Amino acid sequence: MSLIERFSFQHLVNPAGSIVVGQAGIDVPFEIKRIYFLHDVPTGQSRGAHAHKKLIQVAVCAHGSCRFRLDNGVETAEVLLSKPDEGIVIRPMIWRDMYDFSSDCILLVLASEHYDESDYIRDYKEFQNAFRPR
Ligand code: T46
Repeated sequence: MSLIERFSFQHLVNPAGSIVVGQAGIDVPFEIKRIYFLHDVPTGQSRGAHAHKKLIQVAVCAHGSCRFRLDNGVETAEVLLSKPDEGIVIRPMIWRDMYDFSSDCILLVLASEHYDESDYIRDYKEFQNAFRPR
């Protein structure tokens, strides 16, 4: 599976205004237990710098743009999110950094689990060690 797994939301474009739709279990590949969004990220600010042990997420810039760098322990890849119907799926054990947030960026995230700090790996060495044979 490609490191950058793209996710297309259904986009209903209408002269009266557009609607972007994702449905859990139909196109979103998990039951959604949590949604959150990032906004008002200061210029030059990076976020992320962690992986998740079990969490699966879909991320999309509902407004504005930002970049993700994903790392699966073997390779890294970068993706620009800049369209409200073009997101990415982030599977477990993928290190992510987010940066280059536009000042109007609203980064919407659909998550498969409730918030759980014990699911985070925030130490890069610990992340790398998880792929080493014991
Ligand atoms: C991810 C990327 C894309 C909560 O209390 N509840 C929540 O649901 C979330 C998402 C965060 N928090 C707290 C935990 C930290 O004290 O908010 C603070 C900032 O969280 P964090 O540093 O993890 O934020 P980001 O922007 O680096 O990462 C977030 C998500 O946490 C993460 O799962 O994949 O967005």
